[in-house]
Amino acid sequence: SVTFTNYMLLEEQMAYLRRLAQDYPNNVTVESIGQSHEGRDILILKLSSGSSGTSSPKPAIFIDAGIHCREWIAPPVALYAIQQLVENTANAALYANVDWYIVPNLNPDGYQYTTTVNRLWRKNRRLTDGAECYGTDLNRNFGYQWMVGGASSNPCSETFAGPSEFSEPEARAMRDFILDHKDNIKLYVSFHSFGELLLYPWSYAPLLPDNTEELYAVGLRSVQAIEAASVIGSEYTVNNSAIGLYVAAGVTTDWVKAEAGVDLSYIFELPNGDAPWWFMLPARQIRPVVEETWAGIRALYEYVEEKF
Ligand code: 0X9
Ligand code: ZN
Repeated sequence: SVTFTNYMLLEEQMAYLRRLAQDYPNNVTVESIGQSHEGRDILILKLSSGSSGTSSPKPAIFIDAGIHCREWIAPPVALYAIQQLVENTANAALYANVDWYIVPNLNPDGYQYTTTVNRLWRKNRRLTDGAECYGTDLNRNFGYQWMVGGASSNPCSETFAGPSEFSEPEARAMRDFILDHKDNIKLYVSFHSFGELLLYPWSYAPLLPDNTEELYAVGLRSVQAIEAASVIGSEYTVNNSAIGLYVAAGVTTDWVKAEAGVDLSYIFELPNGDAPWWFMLPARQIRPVVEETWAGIRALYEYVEEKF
Protein backbone atom coordinates (compact mmCIF):
# COMPACT_ATOMS: atom_id res chain seq x y z
CA SER A 1 0.00 0.00 0.00
CA VAL A 2 0.99 3.62 -0.36
CA THR A 3 2.59 4.91 2.85
CA PHE A 4 3.47 8.53 2.04
CA THR A 5 6.93 8.10 3.52
CA ASN A 6 8.61 8.96 0.22
CA TYR A 7 7.80 10.95 -2.88
CA MET A 8 6.33 8.71 -5.57
CA LEU A 9 7.39 8.50 -9.18
CA LEU A 10 4.80 9.48 -11.77
CA GLU A 11 4.36 5.83 -12.75
CA GLU A 12 3.77 4.89 -9.11
CA GLN A 13 1.10 7.57 -8.75
CA MET A 14 -0.68 6.43 -11.90
CA ALA A 15 -0.35 2.75 -10.99
CA TYR A 16 -1.98 3.47 -7.63
CA LEU A 17 -4.98 5.11 -9.31
CA ARG A 18 -5.37 2.20 -11.72
CA ARG A 19 -5.14 -0.33 -8.90
CA LEU A 20 -7.91 1.46 -7.00
CA ALA A 21 -10.12 1.37 -10.09
CA GLN A 22 -9.60 -2.40 -10.26
CA ASP A 23 -10.04 -3.04 -6.54
CA TYR A 24 -13.10 -0.81 -6.04
CA PRO A 25 -15.02 -1.09 -9.33
CA ASN A 26 -18.36 -0.19 -7.76
CA ASN A 27 -17.34 3.28 -6.65
CA VAL A 28 -14.11 4.21 -8.40
CA THR A 29 -13.53 5.06 -12.04
CA VAL A 30 -10.17 6.16 -13.38
CA GLU A 31 -10.03 7.73 -16.79
CA SER A 32 -7.93 10.06 -18.85
CA ILE A 33 -9.19 13.63 -19.25
CA GLY A 34 -6.73 14.13 -22.11
CA GLN A 35 -3.09 13.81 -23.03
CA SER A 36 -0.19 15.98 -22.06
CA HIS A 37 2.00 17.49 -24.76
CA GLU A 38 4.35 14.50 -24.61
CA GLY A 39 1.42 12.11 -24.83
CA ARG A 40 0.95 11.06 -21.22
CA ASP A 41 -2.55 10.43 -19.95
CA ILE A 42 -3.82 12.94 -17.41
CA LEU A 43 -5.70 10.65 -15.06
CA ILE A 44 -8.73 11.57 -13.01
CA LEU A 45 -10.18 9.45 -10.24
CA LYS A 46 -13.95 9.67 -9.92
CA LEU A 47 -15.49 8.48 -6.71
CA SER A 48 -19.23 8.08 -6.41
CA SER A 49 -21.64 5.89 -4.51
CA GLY A 50 -23.69 5.91 -7.68
CA SER A 51 -26.83 5.59 -5.61
CA SER A 52 -28.82 8.64 -6.64
CA GLY A 53 -30.97 8.74 -9.74
CA THR A 54 -29.40 10.10 -12.91
CA SER A 55 -32.10 12.77 -13.02
CA SER A 56 -30.64 14.70 -10.09
CA PRO A 57 -26.86 14.81 -10.28
CA LYS A 58 -25.17 14.97 -6.92
CA PRO A 59 -22.98 17.87 -5.88
CA ALA A 60 -19.34 17.24 -6.69
CA ILE A 61 -15.93 18.36 -5.48
CA PHE A 62 -13.11 18.81 -8.00
CA ILE A 63 -9.52 18.70 -6.74
CA ASP A 64 -6.31 19.04 -8.70
CA ALA A 65 -2.63 19.00 -7.82
CA GLY A 66 0.68 19.13 -9.59
CA ILE A 67 -0.02 22.03 -11.95
CA HIS A 68 3.37 23.35 -10.88
CA CYS A 69 5.45 20.22 -11.04
CA ARG A 70 8.23 21.24 -8.63
CA GLU A 71 5.67 21.62 -5.84
CA TRP A 72 6.10 17.97 -4.95
CA ILE A 73 4.01 18.00 -1.79
CA ALA A 74 0.82 18.71 -3.79
CA PRO A 75 0.26 15.33 -5.52
CA PRO A 76 0.69 13.37 -2.25
CA VAL A 77 -1.98 15.58 -0.64
CA ALA A 78 -4.43 14.64 -3.42
CA LEU A 79 -3.39 10.98 -3.32
CA TYR A 80 -3.79 10.82 0.45
CA ALA A 81 -7.31 12.25 0.15
CA ILE A 82 -7.98 9.53 -2.40
CA GLN A 83 -6.59 6.87 -0.09
CA GLN A 84 -8.70 8.07 2.82
CA LEU A 85 -11.86 8.30 0.75
CA VAL A 86 -11.48 5.00 -1.06
CA GLU A 87 -9.53 2.68 1.23
CA ASN A 88 -10.63 3.83 4.68
CA THR A 89 -14.12 2.36 5.04
CA ALA A 90 -14.80 4.73 7.93
CA ASN A 91 -15.00 7.51 5.31
CA ALA A 92 -17.60 5.89 3.06
CA ALA A 93 -20.19 8.46 4.14
CA LEU A 94 -18.10 11.19 2.51
CA TYR A 95 -19.10 9.99 -0.93
CA ALA A 96 -22.65 8.92 -0.17
CA ASN A 97 -24.15 12.24 -1.26
CA VAL A 98 -21.20 13.99 -2.87
CA ASP A 99 -19.12 12.91 -5.88
CA TRP A 100 -15.37 13.48 -5.97
CA TYR A 101 -13.25 14.21 -9.03
CA ILE A 102 -9.55 14.20 -8.26
CA VAL A 103 -6.61 14.83 -10.64
CA PRO A 104 -3.45 14.21 -8.57
CA ASN A 105 -1.03 15.22 -11.29
CA LEU A 106 -2.17 17.69 -13.92
CA ASN A 107 1.31 18.26 -15.35
CA PRO A 108 2.79 14.78 -15.87
CA ASP A 109 5.44 15.87 -18.41
CA GLY A 110 6.72 18.49 -16.03
CA TYR A 111 6.70 16.08 -13.09
CA GLN A 112 8.70 13.54 -15.07
CA TYR A 113 11.16 16.31 -15.91
CA THR A 114 11.54 17.25 -12.23
CA THR A 115 12.38 13.66 -11.37
CA THR A 116 14.94 13.23 -14.16
CA VAL A 117 16.44 16.56 -15.25
CA ASN A 118 15.56 19.65 -13.23
CA ARG A 119 13.96 19.34 -9.80
CA LEU A 120 12.89 22.99 -9.87
CA TRP A 121 10.96 22.99 -13.16
CA ARG A 122 7.58 24.74 -12.80
CA LYS A 123 5.89 24.92 -16.22
CA ASN A 124 4.74 22.28 -18.68
CA ARG A 125 7.14 20.98 -21.35
CA ARG A 126 5.72 22.24 -24.63
CA LEU A 127 7.85 24.51 -26.79
CA THR A 128 5.80 27.41 -28.13
CA ASP A 129 6.36 28.03 -31.86
CA GLY A 130 9.31 30.35 -32.35
CA ALA A 131 10.22 30.43 -28.66
CA GLU A 132 13.71 29.89 -27.31
CA CYS A 133 12.61 28.43 -24.00
CA TYR A 134 10.36 25.52 -23.13
CA GLY A 135 7.20 25.58 -21.14
CA THR A 136 4.07 27.54 -20.34
CA ASP A 137 2.92 28.25 -16.80
CA LEU A 138 -0.34 26.30 -16.77
CA ASN A 139 -1.52 28.52 -13.94
CA ARG A 140 -1.40 31.54 -16.27
CA ASN A 141 -2.96 29.82 -19.30
CA PHE A 142 -6.63 29.73 -18.27
CA GLY A 143 -8.99 31.89 -20.27
CA TYR A 144 -10.42 34.41 -17.86
CA GLN A 145 -8.84 37.87 -17.83
CA TRP A 146 -5.88 36.17 -19.48
CA MET A 147 -2.65 38.22 -19.39
CA VAL A 148 -4.16 41.25 -17.68
CA GLY A 149 -1.55 41.19 -14.91
CA GLY A 150 1.05 39.11 -13.07
CA ALA A 151 1.78 37.01 -16.14
CA SER A 152 4.49 37.18 -18.79
CA SER A 153 4.49 37.11 -22.58
CA ASN A 154 8.15 36.06 -22.53
CA PRO A 155 8.48 32.29 -23.12
CA CYS A 156 11.61 32.25 -20.98
CA SER A 157 9.74 33.57 -17.96
CA GLU A 158 8.57 31.24 -15.19
CA THR A 159 5.14 32.84 -15.49
CA PHE A 160 4.84 32.67 -19.30
CA ALA A 161 1.10 32.64 -19.96
CA GLY A 162 1.38 30.83 -23.30
CA PRO A 163 0.86 32.22 -26.81
CA SER A 164 -2.92 32.37 -26.27
CA GLU A 165 -5.44 31.36 -23.65
CA PHE A 166 -5.79 27.58 -23.38
CA SER A 167 -2.87 27.07 -25.76
CA GLU A 168 -1.71 24.14 -23.61
CA PRO A 169 -3.21 20.64 -23.84
CA GLU A 170 -3.11 20.11 -20.07
CA ALA A 171 -5.13 23.30 -19.45
CA ARG A 172 -7.61 22.36 -22.19
CA ALA A 173 -8.09 18.89 -20.73
CA MET A 174 -8.98 20.35 -17.36
CA ARG A 175 -11.19 23.04 -18.91
CA ASP A 176 -13.16 20.49 -20.92
CA PHE A 177 -13.72 18.15 -17.99
CA ILE A 178 -14.87 20.96 -15.74
CA LEU A 179 -17.20 22.40 -18.36
CA ASP A 180 -18.71 18.93 -18.87
CA HIS A 181 -19.43 18.71 -15.12
CA LYS A 182 -19.99 22.32 -14.24
CA ASP A 183 -23.56 21.86 -13.06
CA ASN A 184 -22.42 19.32 -10.46
CA ILE A 185 -19.19 20.89 -9.26
CA LYS A 186 -19.78 23.03 -6.18
CA LEU A 187 -16.25 23.25 -4.84
CA TYR A 188 -12.91 23.59 -6.62
CA VAL A 189 -9.62 23.09 -4.79
CA SER A 190 -6.15 23.38 -6.34
CA PHE A 191 -3.05 22.28 -4.40
CA HIS A 192 0.20 24.21 -4.71
CA SER A 193 3.13 25.11 -2.52
CA PHE A 194 4.25 27.08 -0.70
CA GLY A 195 3.46 29.45 2.15
CA GLU A 196 0.58 28.10 4.29
CA LEU A 197 -2.04 30.18 2.56
CA LEU A 198 -5.63 29.44 1.60
CA LEU A 199 -6.50 31.84 -1.20
CA TYR A 200 -9.75 32.66 -2.94
CA PRO A 201 -10.53 34.80 -6.05
CA TRP A 202 -9.98 37.10 -7.59
CA SER A 203 -6.38 36.69 -8.62
CA TYR A 204 -6.27 38.80 -11.77
CA ALA A 205 -6.72 42.02 -9.78
CA PRO A 206 -7.18 42.97 -6.11
CA LEU A 207 -10.94 42.64 -6.32
CA LEU A 208 -13.29 40.76 -4.03
CA PRO A 209 -16.00 38.46 -5.39
CA ASP A 210 -19.63 38.82 -4.29
CA ASN A 211 -19.43 35.80 -1.99
CA THR A 212 -16.23 36.87 -0.25
CA GLU A 213 -17.80 36.52 3.16
CA GLU A 214 -18.70 32.91 2.46
CA LEU A 215 -15.31 32.15 0.91
CA TYR A 216 -13.54 33.59 3.92
CA ALA A 217 -15.74 31.92 6.55
CA VAL A 218 -15.60 28.49 4.91
CA GLY A 219 -11.88 28.86 4.32
CA LEU A 220 -11.41 29.70 7.98
CA ARG A 221 -13.19 26.49 9.00
CA SER A 222 -10.82 24.57 6.77
CA VAL A 223 -7.62 26.11 8.10
CA GLN A 224 -8.81 25.81 11.69
CA ALA A 225 -9.25 22.08 11.08
CA ILE A 226 -5.73 21.92 9.62
CA GLU A 227 -4.20 23.80 12.50
CA ALA A 228 -6.01 21.64 15.05
CA ALA A 229 -4.67 18.52 13.35
CA SER A 230 -1.17 19.83 12.73
CA VAL A 231 1.77 18.20 14.50
CA ILE A 232 4.25 20.47 12.71
CA GLY A 233 2.77 23.78 13.85
CA SER A 234 1.21 24.86 10.55
CA GLU A 235 -0.44 28.26 10.63
CA TYR A 236 -2.52 29.24 7.65
CA THR A 237 -3.79 32.60 6.50
CA VAL A 238 -7.04 32.85 4.55
CA ASN A 239 -7.11 35.72 2.10
CA ASN A 240 -7.92 37.01 -1.34
CA SER A 241 -5.26 35.77 -3.81
CA ALA A 242 -4.21 39.10 -5.23
CA ILE A 243 -4.15 40.87 -1.88
CA GLY A 244 -2.70 38.01 0.19
CA LEU A 245 -0.05 36.93 -2.32
CA TYR A 246 0.18 38.79 -5.62
CA VAL A 247 -1.76 39.58 -8.78
CA ALA A 248 -1.78 36.66 -11.21
CA ALA A 249 -4.09 36.42 -14.22
CA GLY A 250 -5.04 33.22 -16.02
CA VAL A 251 -5.06 31.05 -12.90
CA THR A 252 -7.36 28.06 -12.58
CA THR A 253 -9.27 29.37 -9.57
CA ASP A 254 -10.43 32.53 -11.37
CA TRP A 255 -11.49 30.68 -14.51
CA VAL A 256 -13.34 27.95 -12.61
CA LYS A 257 -15.29 30.55 -10.65
CA ALA A 258 -16.01 32.98 -13.47
CA GLU A 259 -16.53 30.67 -16.44
CA ALA A 260 -17.67 27.40 -14.89
CA GLY A 261 -19.77 29.11 -12.22
CA VAL A 262 -18.19 27.29 -9.27
CA ASP A 263 -18.73 29.74 -6.43
CA LEU A 264 -16.35 28.06 -4.01
CA SER A 265 -12.89 28.13 -5.53
CA TYR A 266 -9.67 27.83 -3.51
CA ILE A 267 -5.96 27.42 -3.91
CA PHE A 268 -3.93 25.96 -1.08
CA GLU A 269 -0.31 26.97 -0.75
CA LEU A 270 0.96 24.06 1.33
CA PRO A 271 3.84 24.15 3.83
CA ASN A 272 7.41 24.52 2.58
CA GLY A 273 10.82 23.16 3.45
CA ASP A 274 13.38 25.29 5.29
CA ALA A 275 15.17 27.91 3.18
CA PRO A 276 16.47 27.50 0.55
CA TRP A 277 14.69 24.18 0.02
CA TRP A 278 11.24 25.73 -0.35
CA PHE A 279 9.84 23.21 -2.82
CA MET A 280 11.86 20.35 -1.36
CA LEU A 281 9.95 19.48 1.75
CA PRO A 282 11.79 16.55 3.37
CA ALA A 283 10.12 13.21 2.81
CA ARG A 284 9.55 12.75 6.53
CA GLN A 285 7.18 15.72 6.41
CA ILE A 286 4.94 14.26 3.74
CA ARG A 287 2.84 12.31 6.22
CA PRO A 288 2.19 15.16 8.65
CA VAL A 289 1.29 17.51 5.80
CA VAL A 290 -1.02 15.12 3.97
CA GLU A 291 -2.73 14.15 7.22
CA GLU A 292 -3.37 17.70 8.40
CA THR A 293 -4.46 18.86 4.95
CA TRP A 294 -6.95 16.01 4.77
CA ALA A 295 -8.60 17.53 7.86
CA GLY A 296 -8.93 20.78 5.89
CA ILE A 297 -10.42 19.01 2.89
CA ARG A 298 -12.94 17.28 5.13
CA ALA A 299 -14.02 20.63 6.58
CA LEU A 300 -14.65 21.96 3.07
CA TYR A 301 -16.55 18.79 2.22
CA GLU A 302 -18.75 19.23 5.28
CA TYR A 303 -19.79 22.65 4.08
CA VAL A 304 -20.66 21.30 0.64
CA GLU A 305 -22.65 18.47 2.21
CA GLU A 306 -24.48 21.00 4.43
CA LYS A 307 -25.24 23.57 1.77
CA PHE A 308 -26.11 21.60 -1.37
O1 0X9 B 1 1.75 31.98 -8.84
C1 0X9 B 1 0.97 31.02 -8.75
O2 0X9 B 1 0.51 30.45 -9.72
C2 0X9 B 1 0.52 30.55 -7.37
N1 0X9 B 1 1.61 30.52 -6.46
S1 0X9 B 1 2.82 29.42 -6.69
O3 0X9 B 1 3.90 29.75 -5.76
N2 0X9 B 1 2.30 27.97 -6.27
O4 0X9 B 1 3.23 29.42 -8.05
C3 0X9 B 1 -0.51 31.51 -6.82
C4 0X9 B 1 -1.71 31.70 -7.67
C5 0X9 B 1 -2.84 32.28 -6.87
N3 0X9 B 1 -3.22 33.55 -7.28
C6 0X9 B 1 -2.64 34.72 -6.84
N4 0X9 B 1 -1.73 34.69 -5.96
N5 0X9 B 1 -3.06 35.86 -7.31
ZN1 ZN C 1 2.10 26.56 -7.69
